[in-house]
Amino acid sequence: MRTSYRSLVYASVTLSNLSTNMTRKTSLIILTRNEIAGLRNLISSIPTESVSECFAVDYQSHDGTVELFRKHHIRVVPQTKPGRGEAFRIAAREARGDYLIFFSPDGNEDPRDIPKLIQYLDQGYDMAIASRFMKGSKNEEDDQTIKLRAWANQGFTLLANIFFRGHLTDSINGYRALTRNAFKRLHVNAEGFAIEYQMSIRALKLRMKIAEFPTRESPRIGGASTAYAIPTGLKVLGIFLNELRMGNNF
Ligand SMILES: Nc1nc2c(ncn2[C@@H]2O[C@H](COP(=O)(O)OP(=O)(O)OP(=O)(O)O)[C@@H](O)[C@H]2O)c(=O)[nH]1
Ligand SMILES: [Mg+2]
Repeated sequence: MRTSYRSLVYASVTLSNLSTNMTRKTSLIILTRNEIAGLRNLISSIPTESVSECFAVDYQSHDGTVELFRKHHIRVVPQTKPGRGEAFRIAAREARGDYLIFFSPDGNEDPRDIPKLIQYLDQGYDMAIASRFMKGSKNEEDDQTIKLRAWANQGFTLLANIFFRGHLTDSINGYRALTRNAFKRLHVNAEGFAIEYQMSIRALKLRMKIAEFPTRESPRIGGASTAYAIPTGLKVLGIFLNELRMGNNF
């Protein structure tokens, strides 16, 4: 009797998860700024058929990126002010889904991680991050002796964990997904490459449920990065100090 009651509860929990998952809508957002080489390589691996909608937010690409999206029937939302911060906010305004999944096709990110990001949100997490710095991960600098970018990233994550009580391994990676509701609650206003760090810190402040899983970062396929080390580092540091100062008033 007791066992069957338990299995009934289990069945109803499973069913309610299932019905939530079946009704939730997923928006896959591709972020680009002159990313033709990577995009050409990856476009057919992006699982557009397993999401509710897929669109690109593009900052003034002039290398054929936009034309390639159109050829593959992927809607392009043009961005007039530069920076990933701006791109994330445009994406959230445009998206119709309950989940926002951000993917950058420069070669660093493996499209096979997209279903994993969705899975964590299905399990009730507010945000899921593909981590380059946990057991089973690989980051671009793993084979180098001097790992300046990795150390800087890990240093900023350590600061976030100490000051905002977290257990994150990669607070900066842009390869992530979050619920639309979580995104709204974060009120992120950071510019450029500091946006992800601000999202992570604010999610910690609000005690959101954050999942991380190991990812394997590959080298950039072509083109050029616009994340220049020193200005990006300074911007991220500025965000840390600002978040420290403002507490939960955002
Ligand atoms: N929509 C949009 N996308 C951007 C913008 N700036 C960069 N991106 C895209 O964001 C992704 C990451 O940019 P990168 O310059 O490679 O930055 P990163 O991956 O942090 O830096 P690396 O480690 O050097 O590769 C790429 O897909 C870019 O095309 C922007 O202003 N708007
Ligand atoms: Mg990159």
